[in-house]
This record gives sequence, structure tokens and C-alpha cells, in this order.
Amino acid sequence: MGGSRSTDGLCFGFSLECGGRPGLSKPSKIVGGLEASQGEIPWQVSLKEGSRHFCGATIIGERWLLSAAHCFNQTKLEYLKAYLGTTSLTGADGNAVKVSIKKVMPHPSYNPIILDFDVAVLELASPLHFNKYIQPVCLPLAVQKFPVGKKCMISGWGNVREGNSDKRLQKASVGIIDQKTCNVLYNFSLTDRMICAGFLEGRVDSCQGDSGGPLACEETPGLFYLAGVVSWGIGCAQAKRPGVYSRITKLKDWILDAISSKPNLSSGAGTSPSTATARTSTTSSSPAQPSSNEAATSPGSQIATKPAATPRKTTTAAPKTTGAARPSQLPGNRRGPGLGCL
Ligand code: 4AZ
Repeated sequence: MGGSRSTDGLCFGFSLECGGRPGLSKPSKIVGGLEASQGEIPWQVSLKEGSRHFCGATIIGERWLLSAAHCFNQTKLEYLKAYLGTTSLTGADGNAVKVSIKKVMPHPSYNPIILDFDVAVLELASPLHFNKYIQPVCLPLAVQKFPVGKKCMISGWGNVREGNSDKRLQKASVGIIDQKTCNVLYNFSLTDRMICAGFLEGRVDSCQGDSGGPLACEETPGLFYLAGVVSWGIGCAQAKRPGVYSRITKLKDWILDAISSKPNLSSGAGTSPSTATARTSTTSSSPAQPSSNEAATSPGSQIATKPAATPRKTTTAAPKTTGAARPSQLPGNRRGPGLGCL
């Protein structure tokens, strides 16, 4: 609970906040979860097409959201809106902020067949004002490790059991699953850009409608980092079918490039994207293998065409990492003097 900050070595002279929950008074769908309280997951976003929620997303900066690429197969920008600052899909708590999306940037290596590189950066039409209920999560260092068994939080307005959704934001704690074990469970269809979380016995999981939303891990008390983005799985909460998430440590360099590819022309003083930080270290990730089959449930933004979430042949695109361990990034609240980072 409580907020926190992280300061980054890249942002000389600044400190940007991310990953905290200043509006959470008490620490506190997803299958097998609980209702989230106001401010408990201040980076959670609902993406709607018209009035229909179709996917989750996560706030990573004042003008930037991160979601799953598979959410946007057929979405029309003009009907797309992001809702933030609320736990109610209907806006019942009066805190909801609605923002238009200016641009959707799916990862250039996104593979809709096997859901590799399943991330998209969304540029907001206007910058967010962070408050108790609207905060960015921290991006992890490229080398940050989320160890097997670590408990992290998933959240969303998706189905609370296969086929049934809820209007109130749900959250659940899931454990990080060993990459090789998960790869076996999914017939070797995982790539390095994927990370599994859940329980081998099932029961708690993300589900349809949660796609694009966060898998956030508390790295130090009160400080949350984005380990994954809800991507796919076979069914929901089934034994030996954990949720599969896009692995942010492996996608982070592209994410940073995407948000820094152009200066902010539309607002502000021409600074670059605000950035936050991370400081944890260690190595992460595991091998990934292509191949395989199995009938899978796919990810699914309702809107978009559901990618055949089935693992199939793999064409594993080469990881497109650029530099190395950059510290994480983007939050938005600048605390210090200075301009943007990067
Ligand atoms: C989906 O269809 C979906 N159990 C999301 C997450 C999972 C399965 C399906 C993981 O959006």
C-alpha cells in the first residue's frame, strides 16, 4: 500500500514516480479473484469501443498505455476510448476519466498466430493528470528477474469464470511459473517474450476480457513493476493451463523506443516522454521454443478478431532487443526539475 517512487539513473536530475498506490487506504475478473478497492490498481485501464469493454491496458506514462497487440485486430481508432481512475466499468464511482487514443502501435514483430511479441503501445490524445486513482506502473529493468513462485497481481474486468464477466474490477494474486515447466504444459509453444503465471492446480487466472491488462509485481513494499501483459492461455483457471503473459523485460527496449520515437508535439514543452525507473537487477527469462499444437483458447479482445490463440508452429521472431539493461521507465509524475528522460 502506500505510494512510493523510484528514481532513475537515466533521468539525471529528475525523479519520476511510478508503481505506487497513493489512493489506497487499505491494502487490500479474473477467475478466483476479489474486488479491487478504489486506488488499489491505479494503473489499470479499460479499453472500450463505444460502450463495450474489450480489453485492459496499463498506464506507463502521462501519455502512454501498454496493452496487448491482439486487442487491436479490428479496432477503429475513432471509437476507441480509455477509461482510467475507476474500478467500475459503468463509471459508478464518479472517478472515471475518459481519454481518446491518438495512436496504436503494435509491436512490429507481433505474430498473431502464436501471439509472440503481443504488446502494443497506445498514445493518448491528451496527457493524464496523475492523482490518487491514476498512476503509472513502473517498467522493469531489462535484466530484472521475477522469480518462480513470486506472487504478482493480475487485474481486469474480464470473465470471472469462463463466459461470465463482471462490472467491478477484479484482482488476484498469481505465482510466477517456471518457463520450462510452462513450455511443456503448452507443448513447447512459448517464446522468450512470454511468461506464465498462475497455479498448476488452476482456479485463479486471467480470462477473456482481461487481455492487455497488467501482471504487476511488488518489488519493494509499495512499488509495483509490470512483469507481464495478459496475453493468452487455454481456457481460464484450468489445471495445468496457466495464464501466459507478454514478458515485459524482453519487450521493454521496443516500448521505450516507441514512446520516445517522437517528441511530444501536441502538448507540453517538447519534452520527451516522462520516464520513471527501476532499480532491481538480475537476469531474467528463459528459453523459448517454438512449435506445437493444441487447441487453445485464445486471447481475446472481444472486439478484435481473436487470434487463434493456439500454439502452433513457431516462427520465433528474433528478440528485438536493443541495448541492454535500461532502467525502467516512465512514470509520469515529475518530482524534480528537469525534462524528460531517455
Ligand atoms: C482471452 O481470451 C484470454 N487464462 C485471456 C487470458 C487467458 C485466456 C484467454 C488466460 O482474452
